[in-house]
Amino acid sequence: MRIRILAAFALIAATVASAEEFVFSTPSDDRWFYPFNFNPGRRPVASCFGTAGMPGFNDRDGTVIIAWSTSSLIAPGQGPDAYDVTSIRLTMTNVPGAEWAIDLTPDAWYTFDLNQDGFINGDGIPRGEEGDTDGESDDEDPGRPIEVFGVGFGPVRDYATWIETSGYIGSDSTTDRPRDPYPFVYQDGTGERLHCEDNVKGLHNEALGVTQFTPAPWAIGVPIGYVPGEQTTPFAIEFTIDLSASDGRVRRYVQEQLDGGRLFFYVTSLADTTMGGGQNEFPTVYMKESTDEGARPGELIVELGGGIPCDDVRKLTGRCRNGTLKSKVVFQDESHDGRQVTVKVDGTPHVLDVSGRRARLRLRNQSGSHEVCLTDPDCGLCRDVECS
Ligand SMILES: [Ca+2]
Ligand SMILES: [Ca+2]
Ligand SMILES: [Ca+2]
Ligand SMILES: [Ca+2]
Repeated sequence: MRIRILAAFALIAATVASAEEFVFSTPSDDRWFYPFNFNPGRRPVASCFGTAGMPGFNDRDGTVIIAWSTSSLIAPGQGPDAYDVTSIRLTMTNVPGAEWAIDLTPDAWYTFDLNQDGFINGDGIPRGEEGDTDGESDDEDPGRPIEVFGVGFGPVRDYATWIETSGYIGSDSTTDRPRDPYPFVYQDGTGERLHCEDNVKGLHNEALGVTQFTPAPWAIGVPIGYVPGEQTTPFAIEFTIDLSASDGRVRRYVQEQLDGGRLFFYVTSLADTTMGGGQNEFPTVYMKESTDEGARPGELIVELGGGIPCDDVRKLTGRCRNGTLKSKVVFQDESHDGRQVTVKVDGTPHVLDVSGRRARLRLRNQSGSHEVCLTDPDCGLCRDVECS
C-alpha cells in the first residue's frame, strides 16, 4: 500500500514538473482597429499598416486587437503568481497574394517620412549628419516588421468590459488622438506604459518625458513559408512573446491577464502604404469571422509549468556574516527574471523572486549550522552554512 501511494505521489510530482501546453484556436475577440472600419468586430480580415508621420492619423493606423478567453482551460482568479508562464506564442494567418517584404527587426522612428514630403530621406543623408535637412534616414532593410505590443486601456475603455464591437477611439483623419485601447511598452526604469500608436510623431507620452522613440516590441512576426509576390495560399505568421522583456514586466502582464481570464495583444505594423495600393502591400490577416478557404483565426498557445531547467542554474551560494545568512541562486542569464524559486533553510521554504540573473535570500539573527537547499527547481543543490 505504501509503495502504491508513493508511486501515485511520484506521478503527480512528475505531472507538475513537466510543462503543459494550452491551445486556444479561436479568439474571443478580434478586431481591425482602424477608424474607417464599417463592420467593427465582424470584418473577416484586418490589415496592419502605418501612416507614420501623417497628422490626423495614428502612425500605427491599421491595427489588430486580439484577445483569447483563457478561463475554459486555465482557471482564472488564482492570483497572478500562480501562473508559471514559460512561453506564449501567437499565430496569425495572412491572406493569399501577399507582396510585402519580410523584415524581422524594428525600424528606427526616423526611417519614416517625418516631414511628409512623400519621400523617406529625400536628401539622401542620414539623420544628424552634415547636410541632413529632413531628419530622416534610409530604411536600410526593406519592409517593416509586424510587431506585437501590450494592450493598454483608458481613459474610457477597460480590460473587463472591452469587446470586439466596442466603438473606435483614436485619430480620425482630422485630429490627433490617442487610441483606446492603445498599444504600449513599459518604460525602462519607471515601468510606466508608453503609448506606441504615434511613436514616430512622438505623441501621448509627454507626461513621461518621451516624444519620438523606437519601441522594442514584445514579439516580431515571423512568416512561415512565405514567398513575397508568389504567394498563392494563406500562410502563418508566428510570434513568440519575449517574457523576459522589461525586467519581467511582460511576463507579469501575462500572469495578470491569465488571472483575469482574457489575454490581449496588439498586432501592428508601420508598413508603408502607397496611393491606390491594395491589401497585399502589407500584412492582412484573417479574423475569426472569415469563412474563406484556408482561413484560420488567430491562435494562442500558452505553456505553463515545467519549472526552471537545472541547466539554467549556474550555482547556489551560501554564507553567514555577523549572524546574517545570505544565499543566492545565480542563473546563466536573465531569461528567468520575474519568476520564482524556492530555497529551503533547514527545511523551511522561502519563495524568492528572480531579479535579473539572481534570486537572493537574507536571514538575520542566525547562529549555528544550517543547511540551505534549492528545492524548486530541484537540482540537488545544497550548501552547509556556519553562523557563529
Ligand atoms: Ca472579430
Ligand atoms: Ca521625407
Ligand atoms: Ca536625411
Ligand atoms: Ca525595414
